[in-house]
Amino acid sequence: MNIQTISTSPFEGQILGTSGLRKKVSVFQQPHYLENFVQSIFDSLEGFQGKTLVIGGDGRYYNQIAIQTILKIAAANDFGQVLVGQNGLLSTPAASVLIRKYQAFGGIILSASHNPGGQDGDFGIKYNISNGGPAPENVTDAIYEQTEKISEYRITDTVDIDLTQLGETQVGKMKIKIIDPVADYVALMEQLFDFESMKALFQSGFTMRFDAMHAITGPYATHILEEKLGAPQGTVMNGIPLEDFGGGHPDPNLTYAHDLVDIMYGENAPQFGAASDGDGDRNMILGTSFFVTPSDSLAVLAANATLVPGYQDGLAGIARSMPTSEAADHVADELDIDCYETPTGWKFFGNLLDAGKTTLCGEESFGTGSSHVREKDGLWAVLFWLNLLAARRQSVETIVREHWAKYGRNFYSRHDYEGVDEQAATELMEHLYSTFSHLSGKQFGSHVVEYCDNFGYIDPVDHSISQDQGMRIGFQDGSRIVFRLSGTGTKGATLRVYLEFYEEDTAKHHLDAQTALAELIKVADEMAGIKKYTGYDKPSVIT
Ligand code: G16
Repeated sequence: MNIQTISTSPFEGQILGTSGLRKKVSVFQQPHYLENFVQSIFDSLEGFQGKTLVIGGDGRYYNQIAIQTILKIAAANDFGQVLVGQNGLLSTPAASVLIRKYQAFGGIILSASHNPGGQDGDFGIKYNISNGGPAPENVTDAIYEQTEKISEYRITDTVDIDLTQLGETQVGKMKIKIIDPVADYVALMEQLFDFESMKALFQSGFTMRFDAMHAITGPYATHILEEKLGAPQGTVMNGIPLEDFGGGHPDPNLTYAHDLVDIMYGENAPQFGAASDGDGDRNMILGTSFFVTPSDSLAVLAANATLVPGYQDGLAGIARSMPTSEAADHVADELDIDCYETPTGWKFFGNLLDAGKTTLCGEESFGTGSSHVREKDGLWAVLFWLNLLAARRQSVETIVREHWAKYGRNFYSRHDYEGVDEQAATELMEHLYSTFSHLSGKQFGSHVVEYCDNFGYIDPVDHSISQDQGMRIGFQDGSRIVFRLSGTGTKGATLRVYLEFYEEDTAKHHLDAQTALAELIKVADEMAGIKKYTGYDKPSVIT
């Protein structure tokens, strides 16, 4: 095996966003682009020689090609062993399981998550550290700095590795193990959940649909739901992972998971519906003609956690990202445990989980997870719900309505304005910020402003500081509007407007969220000039 040292020069903009480096496939296809980034990851790390690296991806276009390149660079950089999912596949949470279980030094996950795939779609690469979670900001900053000064990378000139066969092979001194992408993940789920009671639920005629959206969770969900739990064949739909996700947008929300939504809101709808995204870390939960917001889902799981074997001793705490609704806070109050508010990005939960301060974490962006891994975990959330349904034998809707009756309802919605001109989006945020000094105490409709700030976070464990995490406006009645620019888009800017209104009165809980939030929606536009700056007269996606 020959190791070649190739001269290169930096590419602009290899900056890691909310979750890794995401770009169009054509950007990654430029000669040296991927190589530069991977070598920059390794150059920014210390002490990995001889250690284990986990590699896998969501199966999107370019996944296999990228893995071959990464294997060759890893061998040239003296990793001792690489664990690769068969056919290059690993869901993000499964990669986290493997890193933890086999005490790997870290992992590289190839995915642009819920962004569309295919030759004209998006590709992405994330680095996870030894706790199994996304690299924190000090690591991602160091990688970015390295990309700006890289002058060479090292690569072996070996032939491509056959990723289709389980087993071991060797490149120079580095061992490559092709492993079953599903087995270790399933073993962990069996420890956490009551598979017997879920099996009995299906035996009683319970009906469910899981939409894998032609993305990575297909094999995982088919194995667990249909083979292990005995759900009828066809329970998992769109279960074969495809390089372009069948032309779809693998984002489990009411807009993009329309195949499932049509079924769940149609005639003879199943009792439970769920979907996951490109790389398997997101989840959407539906009952019969009933949508559970991710914020409510986190709150319901927290309130019912002791019904599930893996959480029967209770929760250490709950953590949610700042724009996620405060529904979980009410549960934390009741349970007398801490509720942490972090910036958007799963990486901010890692320290809290490692320090044992929180057990459950959740985000409004269809992300829910727990201390079992250091990523959000789509299928885990679905199994958690299924375990609750098996334990309570009530409908999804009844469980959620009973929850609102006890804790009050946090009406919640996110309005996205995608592909906005970047300068206009920045100007909107600057304009909003410039009004903050005279907003306090001002009345908008029936809402009086209590506070407004640009959210900053001091990590309670390592005391690192993250500034500029979104504009928050809180009202005296407990309502909130949050404005943020997404960190995961690849075209222009995406403005996210998060709206929340707290209602204690059970008689009003039946209202549709957009109706209950109508006044706040107007206030948001009045405050930020959304129409004026973006040129949009309505959001491109409402969740
Ligand atoms: C990523 C992050 C999440 C974040 C989401 C949306 O999810 O892991 O923590 O909430 O992006 O981020 P933004 O609002 O900046 O677009 P995923 O599923 O894309 O990896």
